[in-house]
This record gives sequence, C-alpha cells and structure tokens, in this order.
Amino acid sequence: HNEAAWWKEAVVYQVYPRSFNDSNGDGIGDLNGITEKLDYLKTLGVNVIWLSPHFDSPNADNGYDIRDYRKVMKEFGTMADFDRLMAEVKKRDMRLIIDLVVNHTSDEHQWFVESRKAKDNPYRDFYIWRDGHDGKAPNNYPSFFSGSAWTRDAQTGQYYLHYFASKQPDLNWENPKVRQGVYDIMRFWLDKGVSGFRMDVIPFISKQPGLPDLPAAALAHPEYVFANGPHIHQYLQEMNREVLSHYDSMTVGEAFGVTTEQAKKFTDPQRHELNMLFNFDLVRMDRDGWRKTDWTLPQLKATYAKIDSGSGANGWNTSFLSNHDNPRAVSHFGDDSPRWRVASAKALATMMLTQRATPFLYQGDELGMTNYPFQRVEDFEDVEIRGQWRDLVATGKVPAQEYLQNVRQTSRDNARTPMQWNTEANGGFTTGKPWLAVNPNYAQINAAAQQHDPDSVYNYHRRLIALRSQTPALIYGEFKDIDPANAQVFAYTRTLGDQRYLVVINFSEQPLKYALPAGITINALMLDSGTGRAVAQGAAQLELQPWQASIYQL
Ligand code: ISL
Ligand code: CA
Repeated sequence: HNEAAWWKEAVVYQVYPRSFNDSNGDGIGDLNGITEKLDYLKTLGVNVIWLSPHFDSPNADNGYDIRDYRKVMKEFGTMADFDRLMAEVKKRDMRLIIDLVVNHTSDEHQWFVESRKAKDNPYRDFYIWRDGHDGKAPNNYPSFFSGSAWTRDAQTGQYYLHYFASKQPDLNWENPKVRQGVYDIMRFWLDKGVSGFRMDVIPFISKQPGLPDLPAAALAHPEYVFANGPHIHQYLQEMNREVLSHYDSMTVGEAFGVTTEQAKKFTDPQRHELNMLFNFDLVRMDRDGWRKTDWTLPQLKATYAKIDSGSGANGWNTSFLSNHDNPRAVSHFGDDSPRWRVASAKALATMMLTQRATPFLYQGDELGMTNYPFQRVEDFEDVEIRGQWRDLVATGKVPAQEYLQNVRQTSRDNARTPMQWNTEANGGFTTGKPWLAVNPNYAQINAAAQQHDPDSVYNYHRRLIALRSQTPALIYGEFKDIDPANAQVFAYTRTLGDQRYLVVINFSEQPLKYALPAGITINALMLDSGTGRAVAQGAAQLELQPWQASIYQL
C-alpha cells in the first residue's frame, strides 16, 4: 500500500518568476522578488515551491529555451540571488524544486552553437540532424508552435528537429554524452540544495526509431507518438540510478502525451523512474488545440476517477487545475463573474486540495485571479499565439474574430499576467512597465485585500491547506466518487482505515437539496465555504448554497 513520503504530504506552489514579483522596477519578476514574498507563501501554508525556468535564456519561450543551465537568467538576478533564495527557503522549513528542460535546449546553447558548425563537429550528434527529401523536411512532424518540426540550417544544408519553436532544438538522448551532460546539470542544482525537478515534456526524450512520417490521424496530436519512444523508461531508470537515488528528492514529469493507462509505468515505485506525473486529461478536457469546447461535470468526475485509479495501489498522482500553460482555474472550471467568482474559486480549491495526489497550486489561483480580457492579437506575448496567428489567421484559414474569441479563453498568457499584490499601480507587481499587462481587475482582486478578509479566497486556501496537512485521510485515503452521474454535485469520500471524510461540492449556481446516499452519516463539519450553517449530526439531506463546498467527517 501507499507508503508515506514528504512529497506526498507536500502542497506545491508554482512560481512563474517573470510574473511573480519585480524587485527592481524593470517590469520583470525576479529572484529577489520571490525571496521578498516567502513569508506570504509560508503563511499560505504551502511547503514546496516549483520555480519555472530561472536559467540563462534568450527567452524565445520564456525560459523554456535554455542557453546555459548553470547560469541564472540575467533578468531574474544572479547566482548569489539564487543562493540567498535557497537559504531563505530552507530557513522557513520549505523546499524548492526547479524546472528541468532537457528535451531541448536553446539554439544559443554552446552545444548547439558547436553542433550546427559542421557535420563532423564533435557536438553534431548532440542534436538530431537529417537530410531533407527533395528540398523538403525529412518527415511530416509538425511543431507544437506551428509549422514543421524541422528547420534547414544553411551552414550544412541539413535539417534539425525541434518539437517546439525553431529556437528549441531537440537533444539526441541516444548519445550517452548528452545523458551524462544532463545528469551533471542535475547534480549541480541538487548539490546547491534543490529538492527535485519538474521535468518538462520528459516523455519526449526518446525518439521514434527511423523517424517515420506520422499517420494522418496522428497529425493533430503528435504528442501521443512523441511520448512513446522505445527508450524512455531505460533513460529514466538510468537517470534515477545515476542521480536521483543519491538524493532525497521529488520528481514530477510533465506527461504530455502519456495516457492514463501508460502512467503507471512511469510512477510505479518498484520501477525507480519518477514519483508522479502531470496528467493533462483534466485541464485539456474542453480543448481542441486552441479551440474551446464544452465540458460536463460527469465528464470531469470520470476523468478524476480514471486518473486516480490509473496510478495503481502504489503509484501517486498530482492534482492541478492550471499552470503557466493553461487558463486561470476559476475562469476555466468555475464562474469568474463578480457574483460567483469567490464562491466558485473556493469550490475548485476544495476539489483540487482533497485529491489522493500532491496538489500543485499555480500562483494567483489562491486569490481567484481570472483570465485577461484580451482584445487584439497585439495583447498577447506568447510564441504559441504568434505562430498560430501566422499560420491560421494571416493565411485566411480562420477568421480573426473566431480565433481571438477562442484564445481569449484558452491562451497560455491568461495565466502569465502579473501577480496582483495590492491596489498600487500595476497591482504592486512592478514600479516600472510590466512585461505583460496586469489584469485591470487588480483593484478588486489582490493579495493585500484578501489577507485581511477572513472570507477571502486566500484565507479559504489557508484553512484548506492546513486541514489537508493535518488530516492523513485527506492525503492518503482511498478516493470514491459516491454519485458519478450527478450533473450538479461532486460528492466523494476519502477513507483511511476507520477515518472517513466526505467532500460535497455544488457545481451550480442554484441552491440544491442533496440527499445523502444510504450508509453515509455525518459526524462533524470540518470546513465549509458557505455560511457554515450547522448540519445536524446524522442528517439525511444537505442544503447546498450555490457553489458551496464542504468537508465532513463521517
Ligand atoms: O501549452 C501547450 C499548448 O497550449 C502545450 O502543448 C505545451 O506546449 C506542452 O504541455 C509542453 O509544455 C512545456 O514545454 C514547452 C513550454 O512552452 C511550456 O511552457 C512547457 O510547460 C516547451 O518547453
Ligand atoms: Ca526585475
């Protein structure tokens, strides 16, 4: 059965440094800005910080294109700033994990600078070079950021592979020197005191032998092919043996393209690969690429159940509703209108933080921050949007209005607008000009106001995190959806030995009467997002306010 571990009991908070807190007025968040806010995070109750890439980068993809893995991005500060952040994190009894982006590097990384020089350069084989066919790319792979996944390089006339932007060439993991190079980078940061890694698109590191064309049906979702290279498990086991097993660390793989059925192979503790994965079935359940589609509550519940059972009796999961690649949780799964924003943000927090999984809270979601009211393509910064605009709208394939209407809801930039700290200019994020506009609703939604309001989304998160941390059944307990078909209420139990809890969440804006199934008897109310009206012990029916969420001890 599930063995206890600090990383299962942790509540992780993701910091996207560029948008968190700017300490020197240049409009870009930085490491000193994070250090300034550690007490804020400590008070919230989270105990692990995941830092999105903080390494030297030309920022073709906001740091997910790394030029030097041993250097701090100059906009974010210096290595001395990093060391100070690390020390201050430890002083508060917290931990830091960092982003390991090693499916690809920047094209400005020294390895690639060498690699592209000549076919016989000693670094040539660090990347994936092929001849074209009749003046065309070696195969039909599309890049996730539009266009082909191959770029011809004038120097030698060969093409290099890049699953993402052309400034993000894919590494050749079949080369043992690449693997040793990555392990050295990992040791460098672990020796500095980090407690592990979030691994960017890690299932993609093993490529398909011979790189055959994708069948037509796979072209819209190449991630399922890219994530299934033959050596992926061998590489992860080697990485574990050579590096991770020598440290007390946690790992979470971004499992883009890994199905729930395949997840177990990555996280089964006996296989010594990764601790857990980010499964995208939930955050992408109402998406078709950039297009927004509909979702239903039974569909969401089925996804949760599938993810939960998919990890097996010994495996472990993550729980998250957003991150830097997805829209804001409350705008996506709740209702961000002024009337229901607070209530629905609390409802979602309750769901997110009571799963049998390590919760990953994205910065600003503890305040119920919302999507940004994007109007024009110029309002976006994201390389993904620019690529799609070029390929779809500029070519006349998709009308501008239709595209904008969708990406207003789905764009990654929704999550990347700066943190809203207070009512000062730019929400207190910067005294300069922010790199991406602050959401104009910062006067209503900001940390300072919420810290003083006992009924705020922020303070609800505090209570919820504290309850989870003190309640083993809410961490390790078995998850059971007691009413999967109900289209308005999500009700589930968490059971550990004789400890049993019930979570009930009203996903509608109607007040509802909810009859408890036979065999469920309420003993005590542990937490309530509504008005906290007492529920009679042994009640057979609950009266739910709109978007109300409650946790009961049975
Ligand atoms: O966000 C996406 C599209 O909207 C995904 O396709 C995303 O690109 C995918 O989940 C991989 O994401 C990770 O690797 C990318 C980087 O741009 C993302 O920010 C990162 O989380 C390339 O490094
Ligand atoms: Ca700055």
